[in-house]
Amino acid sequence: MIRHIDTATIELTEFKEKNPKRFQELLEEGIKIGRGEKVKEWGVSKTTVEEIRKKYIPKDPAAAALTNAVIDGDKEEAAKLTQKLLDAGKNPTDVVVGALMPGIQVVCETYDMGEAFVPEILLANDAMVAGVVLCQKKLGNIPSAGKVASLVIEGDVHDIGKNIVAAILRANGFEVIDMGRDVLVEDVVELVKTQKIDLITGTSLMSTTKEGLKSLAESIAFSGVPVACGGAAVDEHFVATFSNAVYGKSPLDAVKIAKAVTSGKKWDEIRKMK
Ligand code: B12
Repeated sequence: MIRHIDTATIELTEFKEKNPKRFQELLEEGIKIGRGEKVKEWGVSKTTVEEIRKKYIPKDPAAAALTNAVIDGDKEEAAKLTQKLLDAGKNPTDVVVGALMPGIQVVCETYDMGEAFVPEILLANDAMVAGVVLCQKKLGNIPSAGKVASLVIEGDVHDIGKNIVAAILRANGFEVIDMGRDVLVEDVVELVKTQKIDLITGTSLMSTTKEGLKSLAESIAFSGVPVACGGAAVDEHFVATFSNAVYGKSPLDAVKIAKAVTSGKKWDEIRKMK
C-alpha cells in the first residue's frame, strides 16, 4: 500500500514507464470515477483483513500462535509463547523477525484500513516488546560487535520500527544506545562528541519529519559517524541526496550496514550495497 505522496510519485512514474498501457487504462478509469460514471468491477480492489493475516501469519503453528498473541495485544500470552519457542531452542532473532514482527505488521496495516484503532496498536506493541525483552535476555552478555545509537527523529513519535531495529541489532551483538523518539539533532551531535559511536540509525515515518534525517546527517558529518536511515517516509532516492547516510529497508539491513561499518568497509561501497 502507498502511504506517502513523494514515494507514490516515484512509484507512479516507474509504473508508467514499465506498463504504459495499464497506466493509461487506470488514468481513464480515474477520470470516469471522477465524473461519477461506472467502471468495470476489476478496476476496484480492496484488501481484506483476512488477506493481510494470510500474508504475515507464519506457517509454523507455534510461531503463528505467538503472532496471534501480538495481534490480540495479549502481553502475558506473548511472553509465555516467546519463552516456549526459546526453550525449544529457537534462535532469538528468528523469533523476533519471524513471529513477533509479523504481528505488529498485521495490526498496523489493519489500522491503515480503518479496521483497527490506536489502543490496539499500543497493546500489540506492548505484547511485541514483552517477547523482544525475553529474546534479548536469552542472548545474555555477548562481546560487543560495535556501538550503535538508535533514534526516531525530532517531531516524530512513531517508535515501533525503531524498537525492532534496536532489538535486532542487540540480538546480533551490537551495543545499542536507545535515544528514544522525537530526538533533537543537537542531542545526537552531543552524543557523537562525547562517545565513540560506530553508527547512528535514524527513523522517520512522516513526510514532515524526514528532512530532519538529512539535517541530522549533515550536522554530524564532522564526526565521520555514518547514519543509516529507515522508516516508511524515506527511500533510497531521498537518502541518496545526503552524503554520510545510507538507506535501509528492514532491521536486517541495519545489521548488514552496522557489520559493514565496523568491519572497516569503505563508506562508498556501503552506500552501494543492496
Ligand atoms: C502506529 C502508527 C501511529 C501510532 C504510533 C505509536 C508508536 N509508538 O509508534 C500513533 C497512533 C501514536 C500515531 C500517531 C500519529 N500518526 Co501515525 N501511524 C501509525 C501507522 C499505522 C503504523 C506505523 C508503524 O508502526 N508501522 C510498523 C513498523 C514496524 O514499521 P516502520 O516503523 O516502518 O519500521 C519498519 C521499517 O521501516 C524498518 N525501519 C524502521 N526504522 C529503520 C531504521 C533503519 C536504519 C533501517 C535500516 C530500517 C528501519 O524496520 C521496521 C520493521 O520492519 C502508520 C501507517 C502505516 N501503516 O505505516 C501511521 C502514519 C505513519 N501516521 C501518520 C500520522 C499523520 C500520524 C499523526 C500525525 C496523526 C495525528 N493526526 O495525530 C500522529 C503523529 C504524531 C507525531 N508527532 O509523530 C501518517 C504519516 C503520513 C505522512 N505522509 O507523513 C501515517 C503514514 C498514516 C497515514 N496513512 O496517514 N501513529
